[in-house]
Amino acid sequence: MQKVSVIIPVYNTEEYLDKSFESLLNQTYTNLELIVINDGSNEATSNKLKQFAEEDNRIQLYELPERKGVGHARNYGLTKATGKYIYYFDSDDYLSSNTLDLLVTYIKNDPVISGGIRTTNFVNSYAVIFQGIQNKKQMVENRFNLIKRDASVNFLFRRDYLIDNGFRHQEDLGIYSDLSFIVPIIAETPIIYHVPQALYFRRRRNDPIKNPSLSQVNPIIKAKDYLRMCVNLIEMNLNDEAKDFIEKQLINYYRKDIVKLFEDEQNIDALFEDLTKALQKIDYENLQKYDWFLKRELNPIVNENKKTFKRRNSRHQLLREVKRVMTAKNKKRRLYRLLYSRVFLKMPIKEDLVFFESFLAKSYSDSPKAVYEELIRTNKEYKTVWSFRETGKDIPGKSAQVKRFSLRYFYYLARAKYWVSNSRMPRYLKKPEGNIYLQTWHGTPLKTLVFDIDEIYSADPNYKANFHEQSRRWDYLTSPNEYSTKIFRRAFDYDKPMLEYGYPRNDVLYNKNNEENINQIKQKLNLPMDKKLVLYAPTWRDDEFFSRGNYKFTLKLDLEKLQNELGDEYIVLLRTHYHIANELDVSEYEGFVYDFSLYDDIAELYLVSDVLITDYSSVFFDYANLKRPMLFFTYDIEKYRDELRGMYLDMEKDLPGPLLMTTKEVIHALKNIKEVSNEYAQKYDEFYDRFCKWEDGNASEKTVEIVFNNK
Ligand code: C2G
Repeated sequence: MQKVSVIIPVYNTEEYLDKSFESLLNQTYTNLELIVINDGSNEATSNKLKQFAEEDNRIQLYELPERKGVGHARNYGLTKATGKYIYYFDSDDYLSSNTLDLLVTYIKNDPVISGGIRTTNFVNSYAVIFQGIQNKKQMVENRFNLIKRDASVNFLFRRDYLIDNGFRHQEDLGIYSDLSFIVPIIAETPIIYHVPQALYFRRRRNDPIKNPSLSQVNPIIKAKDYLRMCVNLIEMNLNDEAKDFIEKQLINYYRKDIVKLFEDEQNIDALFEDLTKALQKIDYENLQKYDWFLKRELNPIVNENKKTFKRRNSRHQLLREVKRVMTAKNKKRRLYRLLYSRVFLKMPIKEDLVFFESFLAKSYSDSPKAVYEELIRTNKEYKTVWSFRETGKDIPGKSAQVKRFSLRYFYYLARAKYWVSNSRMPRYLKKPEGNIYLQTWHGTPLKTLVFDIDEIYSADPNYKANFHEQSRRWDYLTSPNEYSTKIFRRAFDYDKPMLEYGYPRNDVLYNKNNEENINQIKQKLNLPMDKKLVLYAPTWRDDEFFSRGNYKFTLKLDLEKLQNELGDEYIVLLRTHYHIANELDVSEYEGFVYDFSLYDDIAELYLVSDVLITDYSSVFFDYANLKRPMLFFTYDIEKYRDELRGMYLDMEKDLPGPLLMTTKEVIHALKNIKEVSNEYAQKYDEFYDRFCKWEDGNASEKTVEIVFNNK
């Protein structure tokens, strides 16, 4: 059994080290030395590495006094290695348990062998292990294809081959040092076998803002690094195959990444010289093989004519956008987006126009509704627009209504001085110049938010990056309590004004909490007057979805049992979360269960109900303003808390009501609701004090004063 030296540069990857080292130390191939180069990491990472090194004598830890970069660390590691084979590994990634085994089995006496690569968002896929490994070594047609653009890990090398030929990582490259290393090797090695089953998992980091991987750094720095890498490789004068490969890579990089960067003209100034330098390295004749459109851009770059280039770039960018419209699935919307950025945004902003949206235009509700009603009461001079999925709603005032994503929607958005919304607006909607955006958000957080979340299990792996971009546009954020302020500041990375007056949406819980108003609402909703009302309002689950934004809810509350036991005394108002796409069929419980899932405003349901059942939804923070009893039907708390999200509160300790796991327990609690309330009275007071203290029925007024009246 020949020794494999695994070379691992580490820079601040503390939270990933457990998984990555576990996957290395548990390899079925055991004759390993792990050469760990601590490249000036922070204390937490450094301590963890020391601990690993103490626990397994196959680990050799080398501390670099200051950060020298991944290229240097890898080269340094090579000088310390003693194994027959060398394997480079990045400290946030992981392997299948038999990856090294397969590579060693097949490399025999070849100088290099390659394995498969997968990119993953979740460590769960670590479970993938391939059985039946015979005859799985493949010959590849073009061995340069083994390089997946910016992924050149997962090769096993014979150490003497690297040393004798002097193959090294280029140290002045921050990001692409591995390409500078692997391209010359492939050029020099006529046959390289590939073992697709020997898997290397590259972790796609979910937090490019607060915890970026190397490839997630500033795109200009990244592009400069790439261009420099290409120049250096071309200057090495490798064989024709390699030259051809580098040239194609460079042109592709231009076409995909640089063109995108040049949508912003400032980036041209930042990159033009580097680009000229790189493209001048390509034979002029070779450049002429590309299509006319591309040539028109490349020629002025090579000829150092920035002015001409800028002119053409701007024209071509427009043509590209038009092409995107023509080829888009939803052509209309694409066209409107184009008009938004190219036409409407160029028009002056309307000082008296206010745009409203609530819960992604699904309803007339929540704090935007409260702010709107206060605004039209006190400031008649404003013109208002509401965005809805279905227009034609019966709402007070003279507001225009636009269908979300219609032409008018984009037009009004671009021209409105004010945006008021309780959730995020699409990322591509650039903020109009002079626009003031009031973000009311939609709940005191229980589940961890954005930058407080570790792993993202929902349908959108780019959640953190998108969120960050979208929230940069907010100018005011409403906060319901001090607890939320603290969390919002950190988890949203928000440092602009916070409106700390309670939630506008909760004003009605103070102003309409009287018999007359409550009876009025009951009549409007066609509810019986002689029964007590239970509101069941659960939240959504990140891991149960049909597609992005469309989540699935399975009812775990046994309505039949509930009806049998409580039907004489109670009725149930069922209210699923607005993310839930499936309608629950409750027709067989007519007269007992009323489905208000599509009803606009949950605040009215709070007002008419006598008791709330929820789970991990922020509804309970609002409901507590009414000081009425609450029960928590938390049948999946372990999965929800420990796997999906993580929570800010200890539900067992902090909640003002019992956690119930079965319908039977729910029935028991409802039957004894007085005793339950008494039992939780003190906790309820504490809870109210912590989360509801700021609420006094005047939040909308104070918000309007600040945002619209500049007070
Ligand atoms: N909501 C509702 N009906 C439900 C659940 C929620 O109308 N069955 C509304 C409530 O106004 C609630 C809001 O949607 O406050 C947010 O719902 P949550 O269940 O708390 O979930 P989420 O949308 O993920 O937001 O900081 C708050 C969190 O981000 C929660």
